[in-house]
Amino acid sequence: MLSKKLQDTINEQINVEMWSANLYLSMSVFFAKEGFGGFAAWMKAQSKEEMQHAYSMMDYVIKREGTVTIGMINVVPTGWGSPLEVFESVYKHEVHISGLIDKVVDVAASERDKASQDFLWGFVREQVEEEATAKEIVERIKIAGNNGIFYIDAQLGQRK
Ligand code: OFO
Repeated sequence: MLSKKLQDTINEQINVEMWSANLYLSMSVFFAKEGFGGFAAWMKAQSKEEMQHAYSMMDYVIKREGTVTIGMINVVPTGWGSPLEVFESVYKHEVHISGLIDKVVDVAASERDKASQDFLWGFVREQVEEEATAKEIVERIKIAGNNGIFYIDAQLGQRK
């Protein structure tokens, strides 16, 4: 069974994951309106992935006899500048999330909950991938410049 402290911490993280899903959805509609269909599709896929993280945490809390609380999701930004600025924001956001996940692991450790630490390490590893992916896209957009931006858009649109 989860401690109350860890349960509350995971619930906060569930809220953050849902906020992230909305952030990427907002970026997706922004790109769609700007004529970048590939970036829009990539962001929608990312949004779905964030919801999967939230679902996975919810399932875990329930499995450990805890209580899931679906709280209010704060409003997300709706406007950005260039594709480069958007993906720089994605990278920054993922670095921020990595820090938050680390703190959830710290709570699990302080509560001496081994199973939760094991569960949460999966998210720690995933953050490494998410940061690296965002960074790589930032670099590719920089290299592509204005002339190559639609090539990158088409490439990212292939994401399943
Ligand atoms: Fe949920 O992994 Fe990104 O934020």
